[in-house]
Amino acid sequence: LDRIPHPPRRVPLLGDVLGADRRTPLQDTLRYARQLGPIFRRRAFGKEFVFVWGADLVADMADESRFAKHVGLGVANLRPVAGDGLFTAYNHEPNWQLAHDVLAPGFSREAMAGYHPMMLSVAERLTDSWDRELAAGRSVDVPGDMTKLTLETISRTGFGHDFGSFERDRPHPFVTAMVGTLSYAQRLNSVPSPLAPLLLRTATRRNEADIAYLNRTVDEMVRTRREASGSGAGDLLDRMLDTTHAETGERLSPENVRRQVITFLVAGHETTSGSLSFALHYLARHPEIAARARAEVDQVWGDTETPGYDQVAKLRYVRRVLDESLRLWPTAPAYAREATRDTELAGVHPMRRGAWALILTPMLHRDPEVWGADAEEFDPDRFDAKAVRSRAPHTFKPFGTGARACIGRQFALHEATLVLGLLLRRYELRPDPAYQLRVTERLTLMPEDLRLHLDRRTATA
Ligand code: MNH
Repeated sequence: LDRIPHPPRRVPLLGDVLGADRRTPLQDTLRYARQLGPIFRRRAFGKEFVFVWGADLVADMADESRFAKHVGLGVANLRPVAGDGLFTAYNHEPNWQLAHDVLAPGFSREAMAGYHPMMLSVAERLTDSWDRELAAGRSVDVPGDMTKLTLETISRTGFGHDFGSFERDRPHPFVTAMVGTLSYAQRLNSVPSPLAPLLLRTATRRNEADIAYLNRTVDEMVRTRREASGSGAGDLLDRMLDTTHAETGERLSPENVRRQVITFLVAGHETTSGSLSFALHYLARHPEIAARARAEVDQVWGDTETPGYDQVAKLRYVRRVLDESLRLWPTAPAYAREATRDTELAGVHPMRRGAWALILTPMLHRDPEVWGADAEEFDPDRFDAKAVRSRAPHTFKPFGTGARACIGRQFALHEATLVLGLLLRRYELRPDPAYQLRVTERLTLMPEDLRLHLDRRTATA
């Protein structure tokens, strides 16, 4: 540990938290990362946290025979909400493997093709709503609208549930409660845990109310489905309720179903919404990139009213725009790995079994040694096939790694590519010239106060 650098000024008890803004813990840590290099530690409240972002170190920690997911910090703080649901389960909890096996077919290629028509119909709600804003001469609230879109997409495709997001002026209470629990989980990291009940008394009470609201909403969804029995046409909720494990014959318990539904509703929309928002920000800022992406959409889709599943998969350049946005702003910006036996990290840093570190994806994704001197620039061509082949493995990790990597990856990429395609085909995006990208944090990342002006496309449309 002595060989791992740390910030110079260390205050007893508080450690290195002075000067840190509790609303932007990740961006503060990125500042330290730039000063301290590819592996460093910070101390807070008598605990030592190790951060890793050097490409060789991250690649070594991707070795599943020596490392595994660590459920800690922000993820562990979500246990009261998501329990042993897929995202927050400990590796040793039997419900992880059971739910993984039961739900994995819900994310196959065939399953995605099945969700496609519903994804398209939700996306049309978005363009209807943007058409109205445009006609009224108003700019659009990008993160707000992307959140409506992604929440409706996961709730309708996965659970047959309509939150009515596009018919509301304010976010659905489900979203408010969810953002509440995510922000609370993040805040718990910024106070010494024994003092949390005292320091965060009001917030803790609000958080309990938020969790109760999420539980009630989900219980109601499950009850409706049970009464309608079998009407979900094999969606995620049907799988959770009806499927038995192919080998063991087990099925998910009612309590675990509740945890999974909350997990999928939250994990299934918050990060996708952020990724779409960042992508739209960059497209508006780079008209030449938007024009190239738009030309691809025109060429691949022609004048088909309703693009099919395969026509989305063919949008290679649009997909690169998304990858490049996820490179600069991976919306789930860190994941934790622990040693599963005594080992040496990259042959240099001894680690005991159970020792863990946080991988800082935004720094890994901006390492000039991997991405070049222009690593801070937005350039989708970094993801053309040749460039990807020439990069070392494990240098692009927006979806985590190994057995516990994101199960929803293809779902998110298909949904986001479809939506970007539809929006590019329909609108020109104009940024507010005074806007400077600011990023808000609630475990996940989101551009703050991002509004764009729309113009209906004239030429070729
Ligand atoms: Mn998702 C795990 C990022 C979209 C459901 N997701 C992860 C992890 C990352 C991640 C990183 C690994 C976390 C860790 O190691 O602790 N996820 C994303 C991003 C997007 C995303 C950046 C969108 C862009 N995720 C989705 C969608 C769904 C989903 C969409 C569901 C429909 N993710 C999950 C679940 C897990 C997960 C469930 C936990 C998987 C497991 O541990 O088995």
